[in-house]
Amino acid sequence: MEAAERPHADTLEPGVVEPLLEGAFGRPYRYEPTVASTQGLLAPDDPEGAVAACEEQTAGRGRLGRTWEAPYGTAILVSILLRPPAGRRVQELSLVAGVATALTAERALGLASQVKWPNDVLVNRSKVAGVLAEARDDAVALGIGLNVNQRRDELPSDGTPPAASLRTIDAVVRERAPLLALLLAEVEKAYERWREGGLDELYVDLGPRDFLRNRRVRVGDEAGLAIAIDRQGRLEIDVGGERRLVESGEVTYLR
Ligand code: BT5
Repeated sequence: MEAAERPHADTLEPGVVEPLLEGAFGRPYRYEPTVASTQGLLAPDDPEGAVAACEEQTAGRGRLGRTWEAPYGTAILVSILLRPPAGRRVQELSLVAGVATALTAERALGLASQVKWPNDVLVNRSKVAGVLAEARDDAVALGIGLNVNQRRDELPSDGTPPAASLRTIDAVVRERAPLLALLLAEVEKAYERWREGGLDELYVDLGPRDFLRNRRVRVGDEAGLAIAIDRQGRLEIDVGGERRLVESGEVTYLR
């Protein structure tokens, strides 16, 4: 992207982001313009709500060894340290972040968005964000990549679902700092609800945004009809009349 095309002072520097923070998340706020992965900027003894952000990752991570790509200064690339209560299912946190990111995208765009189990956020069937929840002893590093100002030719072309940015959806170039502050506030609210009452508390927001519901899906060697994400964060599938609950893994949808 040419510098002239970027909004004025579009940066995620602490001096710009910190005054916009509404809640407890983002304290401390760690920032490096260029970093291998924001997941590595969080220290093991950081408090809950510590946040790491950057303009560019040189080794951005997806799940299962995949990579996450975004040109300098175009996206929100953020990690949040959480210390969930013992005994809770960490996989659920991907959905907690997914709901929060979907709500953020909706506030920005004024368009509906969906959560594709287990960790994608979609608008118009295209992936605008991905979530990576990594357990670290008693903590979880929750990484979120939200595509904001990439042009179509700056997005990966090989993804399934196909990649999109907020900009490719509505042609608006946005300042990322207010959007990051909004995202952190939404993640904090969704996390507090989850702490109180699990995914049940969030289901009013998650259920209607469940992208795979009623779609033909393939998980491993099996094909079936996705029923819904259940209240423990598993994907419920009907395979030839038999109900299966998938804990984690890869799902492709046939249509
Ligand atoms: C994810 O993985 O969707 C999780 C992505 C998490 C990224 C954040 S950025 C901040 C934090 N620090 C990190 O290092 N990671 C987190 P997965 O479901 O495995 O999707 C990865 C696949 O999505 C890739 O194989 C590509 O096909 C595609 N992809 C890569 N970059 C993309 C992008 N910017 N937008 C959409 N799709 C992308």
